[in-house]
Amino acid sequence: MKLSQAQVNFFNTFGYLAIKQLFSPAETAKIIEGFEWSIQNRGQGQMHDGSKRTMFGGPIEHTPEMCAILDHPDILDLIGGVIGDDFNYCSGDGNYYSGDTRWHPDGNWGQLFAVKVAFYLDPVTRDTGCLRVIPGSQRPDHFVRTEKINPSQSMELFGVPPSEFPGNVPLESNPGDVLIFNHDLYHAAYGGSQRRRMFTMNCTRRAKNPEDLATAHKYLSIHSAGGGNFDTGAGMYFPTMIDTASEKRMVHLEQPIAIHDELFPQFARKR
Ligand SMILES: O=C(O)CCC(=O)C(=O)O
Repeated sequence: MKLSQAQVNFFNTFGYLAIKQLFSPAETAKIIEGFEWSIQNRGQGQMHDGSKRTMFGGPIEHTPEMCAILDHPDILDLIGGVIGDDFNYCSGDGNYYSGDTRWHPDGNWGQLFAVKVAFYLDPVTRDTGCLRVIPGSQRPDHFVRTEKINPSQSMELFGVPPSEFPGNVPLESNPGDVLIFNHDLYHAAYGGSQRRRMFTMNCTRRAKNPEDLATAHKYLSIHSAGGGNFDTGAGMYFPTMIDTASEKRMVHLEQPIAIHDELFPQFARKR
C-alpha cells in the first residue's frame, strides 16, 4: 500500500494521516491479543484500576507476533512513505489511558524528524477519547507556536473548552485503523474511558549527516530506555525484538542500537 502523492502532501501540510483498516480483522484480533498479553504480563496492567494511566515501554517488543508489526508491508510503506524506507524504529508506549490527555506536541524539532504511529484498540469517537489534532501545528510558523498559545488553556484565554479549540480535528477510529503524525503536531484526547487501550511506535528519519546525527543523539538521550534509566536487558530494545529480527528488520534497528549503546554503555546489549 504505497502512499499516494496526495497522502504524502496531506501529511507534509497538515502533519498527520489516518489510514482506515490498514489491518484485516484477523490481524487486528491478533494485535489486540498480543497487546493484552504484553500489558498484563510486562506492563502491570493487572494493577490498573482506572485512577491513572498505566503505561509500559516497547509494546511491540515483548512477543514475536507483536514484533512482526515492524515487518508488516503496509506499516513499512506507511512509515517509509513519510520519513524514508530506511527509517529508525525507536520504541513506543503501550497504555491503558484514563480520562483526558491535554494538548501537547511530543517534540519541538522544528522539522520532520520523528513520527508517532498510533493504534487505538477500541472504537473511539470525538466524545469518547479519540485522538484530536490541530492541523498544521507542527510548523514552526503556526500561530500556537509563534504566539506561544497553550490550547489547553483555551477556556481561560478564549472562553471555549480545550476540546473545542478552533480548528481541531477529531480522528475517530476503529480497531485496525492506524494514525501517524509528526511529533511536533499538537494533539490531545477528551472524554475517554478509564481503560482506553492504545499503543504507539515512535520512528525517526535515519541520520545521514552530522546535523541529523546530533539530532538523533539528542532524541535518543531522552526518548529511549536508557534515557529513562531503564534496563531492558538488551539495550535499546527488549530482547525479543532483536532475537526475532530478520536482516530486513535490522535496517530499522541498527542505528538506534549503535547510538543507544554509545550513550548508555551501562545498559548496552551484551553480544
Ligand atoms: O490518546 C491519547 O490520550 C493521546 C495520546 C498521546 O498524547 C500520545 O501518544 O502522545
